[in-house]
This record gives sequence, structure tokens and C-alpha cells, in this order.
Amino acid sequence: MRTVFSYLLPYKVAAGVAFILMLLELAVELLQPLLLAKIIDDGIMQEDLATVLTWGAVMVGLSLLAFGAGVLNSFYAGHAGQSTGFDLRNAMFRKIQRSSLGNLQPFATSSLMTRLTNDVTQIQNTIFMGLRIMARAPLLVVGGSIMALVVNWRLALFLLITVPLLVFFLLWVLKKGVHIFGKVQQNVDEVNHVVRENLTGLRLIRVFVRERFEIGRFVDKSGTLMKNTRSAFRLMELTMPVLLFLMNASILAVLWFGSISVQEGGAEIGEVVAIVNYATRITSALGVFAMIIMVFSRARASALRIEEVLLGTDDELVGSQGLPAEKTISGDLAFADVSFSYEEKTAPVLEHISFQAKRGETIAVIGETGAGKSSLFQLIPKLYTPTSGVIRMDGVNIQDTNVQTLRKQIGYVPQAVRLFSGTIRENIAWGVPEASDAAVEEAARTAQIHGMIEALPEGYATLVGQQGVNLSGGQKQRISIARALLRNPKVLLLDDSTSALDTKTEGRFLSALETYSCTTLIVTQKLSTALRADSILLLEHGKMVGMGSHEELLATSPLYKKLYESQYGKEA
Ligand code: DGT
Ligand code: MG
Repeated sequence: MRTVFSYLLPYKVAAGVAFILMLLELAVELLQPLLLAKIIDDGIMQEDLATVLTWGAVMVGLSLLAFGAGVLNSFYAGHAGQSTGFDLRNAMFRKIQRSSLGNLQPFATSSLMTRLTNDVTQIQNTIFMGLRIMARAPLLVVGGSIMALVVNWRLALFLLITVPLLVFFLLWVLKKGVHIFGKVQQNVDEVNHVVRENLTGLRLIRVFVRERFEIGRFVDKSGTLMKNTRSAFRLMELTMPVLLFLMNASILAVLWFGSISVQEGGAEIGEVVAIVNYATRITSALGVFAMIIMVFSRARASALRIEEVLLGTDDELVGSQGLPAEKTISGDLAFADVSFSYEEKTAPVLEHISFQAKRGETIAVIGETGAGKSSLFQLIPKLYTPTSGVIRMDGVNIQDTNVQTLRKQIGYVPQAVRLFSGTIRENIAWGVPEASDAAVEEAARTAQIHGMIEALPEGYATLVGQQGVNLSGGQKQRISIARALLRNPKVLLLDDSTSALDTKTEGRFLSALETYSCTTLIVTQKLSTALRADSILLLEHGKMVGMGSHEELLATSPLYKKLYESQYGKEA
């Protein structure tokens, strides 16, 4: 809560003004019954029309003043709430951008989306309501009770017994409400998660005829959300009858003993009316409590979730200032006894990996599926941190280097290709927006995609993604390669990036790549590709089981021999 509400501090002036305006409204509201008593006792009872008119005019004037204050209060409260929400959203988004992936691992994508939108909205509403009405309700309860005491303390005693009882009751409801609304927010998360997974997998769902299952899954989650929301509202509804019963009982008591006191001369009629008036105002203020509880419970749950993101993530740019931002690397890469697991206390996916790739060398990484090839690649641009061991670039531990300097010089083509909405040119120049057309074309030529792009009616200006052309897997793969090459990387990581290319195109690409003087690591399933590399690294179950030239591996590694025979036949 603290951290989230500290984001309100920059808007403390607006919040303060809104609060003062709210106090003005409150003062008017507390004065009204007093004025009413005066009009009755000094005006109506004495049959003095002038007094009635004078105090009546004062009441109208004060009401107008309160109305104006209310309008201005809305304005300032809205400003404070919206601005705080804006800042919170941005802060969270920035955190997510800068946090290391390891730290984001516990958050589901859908949950982060709910936190960025729904949870922030809750906070915004709470600040607005807080400054508009929420703070007024408790003040009105306290102020109303005090004023009633001032008017006639004997009659006001009935209120003094009931009001604290009700406050305790409402606090109890509040505690329960926080718990239930926490669950509701979590249910919203789950619904979002199902929707997200469904929408991104529509094609697969159709092909596997899983629509019914998906609908069932959605209805299930959506039903839980409804059930929990309903019980939250039931709890809120429970408060009203209890509240009305106790308050009306005390109003009856005030009227009963009030009429006796008036007859005995211990109280004036106007006083009785004023106290009843205070009691009704206190009742409606306590009624607002039910809403306060709801808003506050939701806000608390949301604030905790926002804080998890704000405080639970790290900033990978901090503490890694080793290399200055503009330093170029030459591409000498070395792994020294590197082990890695994605989460603490889970089995390592890489164990004791040691190898060297000198600048300009090409190393083929082979191994069966799940061997840890992609994981190995992700360690190099520091997407994850090794659990033990050291990765060196130009002899410097990459943990001590500036992460952005490092990444700017790495060309990474991930296994799962990802294009962004925009033109083909924008997609290729995604890492270097200022690149010249000639450079973009050159990269596309090397990636063996230039001809295909030229053949499109709009060439490089063709839109891709949902509104544009649909590209084949191999075409996307090559655009993704061109994107990595355009950066002129010192280290190029190709994660199974030629899997969708036919042998001839792949051969042309690998030959064209030789003009680039970068250290290249290439994951491949095809030995024909691996054979073109300077050396081959063989992974099995996260362990390095061999490294060397084709001949060396053939002589030393039974696994490699088996692989070779399976692809080239025994006679080879
Ligand atoms: P591939 O692409 O099918 O040929 O397989 P590799 O060799 O690229 O395998 P890799 O590195 O993706 O996965 C190695 C192990 O790590 C495997 O047991 C799955 C696990 N793993 C991969 N990515 C993640 C991740 O993001 N989180 C967790 N917890 N485990 C992961
Ligand atoms: Mg992989």
C-alpha cells in the first residue's frame, strides 16, 4: 500500500485542495441541522417570519457554496487519481521492460496485463472516491456525533452508544471484504489467462476440435469470478439491514425521550429535529461505508499486486556498468564451467559447459530436442544468468559488462520467429531504425529473402501481421535473420534458424554469411550444416558430450557417430 500511494505524492497539492474543498462541503453539511433548529425554535415557534427568512437565506447560500466546492473537488480529485494511475502504469511498464527475465518468470503474461490495466484502475478510482466522498463519511460520523452532543448531550447519548457499535461491525466486514476481493482480482487474472491462451491458439483449437473444451474452461473460470464477486456483494448487502435497524432504533429512542423532555422543558423541539437530522446524516454516511469497504478492499488487493511488480522485479541495467556503453567487442566468447537452471531448486538444464569460440569462428551446436541448445543461447545476451560458472566476452565476465553494450553487438535469431506489425522494411530495420535502404537490402540479400520481397507488389513497404500479407514460416525466418544481420553483430546466434530453408537456399545463405566477420553459433539438426562450421559442439541432456571437428567427433563420440550414420547412412 505504502509504495503505491507514494505515487500520489507529486499530486499532493491537487489532493490537498480537493481535501479542503471536501472539508468545506462537510462543514456546510454539519451546520445545516443547527440552522434548521434555529429556524424552528427562534422563527417558527416564535412566529417571527424575518428570522425564518434570514436563516433560510443563509442556508440556501451555504448550500450553493457547498455545491461549488463539490464541483471543484471533483475536478481536483479526478486530476490526482488519473495522474497517479498514469504514473503507476508507466512505472510498472518500465519495470517490466528493464527486469531480467528470471525475475519475471513467476508472473504470467495475463497477470501482468491485468495488473497494468484493471489493478491500476482500482487505485485511480480509490483515490478519486477517497478525496470525493470516502474521507467525508468518517468525518461526518464523528463530526455529526459531536454536533449532536453540542445541541443536546442527553438526547445525543443514544447515538453515542449505537455509532461505535456500528463502526466495529463495519470494520469486521472490511477485514472479510479485503480477503474476498483479493480472490476476485485473482479470478479476473485467471479469466484473462484463458482468454489470452485461447485467442493466441485459435487455429490449433479449430484443428484439434477443442472448442467445447475451451468454452467449458472459460465458463468455469468466469463462473468462479461471478461466484466470488457475488459473495463479496452479499457481504456488502448484509451491512445495510444491520445498519438501518440499529440507527432507526436509536432515532426512535431520540424521538421518544425527546418528546418527554420537550414536555418537561428539558429540550426544545428544534433540538430534537436537529438531532434526528444528524442521526439520518450519520446513517447515510455509515451507508457509504459499505461502498468504501468495497472500493478499499479492491484497492488493497490491487495495490499489493502492483507492488509485487514494482518491488519484486530487479533492474538488470543497474550494477553492470563494466564496459562503457560505446565500447565495441571483438567477439571472443568463452564458457567456463557454466551450469544453469531456470528456477531455483529445479534440475539444471545445462551442466558444466566449457568451450571457446574465437572471433570470426563458426560453431555448430547440435543435440536432440530438449538438450539445452536454446537455453545455452539465451545465456549469451544475458537473458538469464548462469547458476554457476562464468561466460566471458573478450576475456571479461559478461555479468560485469553493460548489458546494453553487449546486446547491441549480438545478432540473435530466436527459434520461435516473431514479426511485429508494420512493413517488411520496418521489421528488418527493427533493431536499427536509422539504417539505409542499401543496408536493409544487403542484409535481406544475405538472408536470401531479397528476391522474394522484390516480387511483392509493394516490395519492402508490404505490411506484415494481421492487416498485411501472410508470410510462410521460412520467409519469416529469413526476415528474422536479416533483422539480426543488419546490426552488423560481432556475435551471431542462429537458433535453428535455417530449419525451414531448403538445402540449396541454406547453402547460399551460409556462403553469403562468410563475408560477415562475426563469431557465429548455429543450432542445427542438419549435419550438412554442421559440417560447414569450424567445430561442432554436441549437447546431450544439458551436458557437453563432445566438441571438435567432424573427424575428431567421429573418432571419439559414439553419439555423434550414431547421428552421422542416421543422417548419411551406414555406408558413409
Ligand atoms: P529444441 O529446441 O527442441 O531442439 O530443444 P533445446 O535443445 O533448444 O532445449 P531448450 O534449451 O529449449 O530446453 C532445455 C530444457 O529447459 C527443457 O527441459 C525445457 C526447459 N526449458 C526451456 N525453456 C524454459 C523456460 O522458459 N522455463 C523453464 N522453467 N524451463 C524451460
Ligand atoms: Mg531450442
